Amino acid sequence: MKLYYTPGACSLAVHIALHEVGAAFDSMAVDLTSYTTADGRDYRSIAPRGYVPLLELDDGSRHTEAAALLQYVADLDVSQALIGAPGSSRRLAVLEWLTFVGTELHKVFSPWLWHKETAASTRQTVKDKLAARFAELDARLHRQPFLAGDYSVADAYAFTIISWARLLAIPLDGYPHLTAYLQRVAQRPAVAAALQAEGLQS
Ligand SMILES: N[C@@H](CCC(=O)N[C@@H](CS)C(=O)NCC(=O)O)C(=O)O
Repeated sequence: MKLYYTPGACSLAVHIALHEVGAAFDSMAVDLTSYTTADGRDYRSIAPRGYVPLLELDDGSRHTEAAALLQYVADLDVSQALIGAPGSSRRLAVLEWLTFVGTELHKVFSPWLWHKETAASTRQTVKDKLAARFAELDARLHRQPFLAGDYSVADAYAFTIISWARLLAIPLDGYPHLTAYLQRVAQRPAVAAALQAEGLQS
């Protein structure tokens, strides 16, 4: 299995999940400014949309979409602790939060972060929407430690995306429970390992 990733991008969530389940995998960094892999290939010949993450399985098949890859990786662990058994309320809750992070956080942040030419008016709209979502998460994380109760792949995804706030100088001071949550997730050995592998933590 090989993960194509860009340091700190949404692919970090999959990187974390691979470490969480103890999977054997290779990784390949991608420069998203030139769409070139670390070994000099044109990334768009591998991933036509030009997006990370991409997971290449041992059978040679290539797969994308962070939420789908997170489900796949979580299922590699026979305990399914990071996602829950099919048909369980735990699994439904994790899928619910994966979808929330993908559609309400990732794709709200994403155009702004990766396309610096985004207009100031759009940035303000994005900020307002994110503020509402952060407030909702802050209230939830006041009541429970992780999004779906126990830690799950949805938390790896949320941690990755919400951490972009720092890159964009969006203060999280007004969300103490969300801030504590980010610290809680960061303390997990798998998260530290993925951050270190991406050169984001010494
Ligand atoms: N729908 C994809 C989107 C992935 C995505 O937005 N990836 C970003 C990095 S976080 C990217 O590769 N952007 C490159 C670009 O916009 O050209 C998913 O959920 O995995």
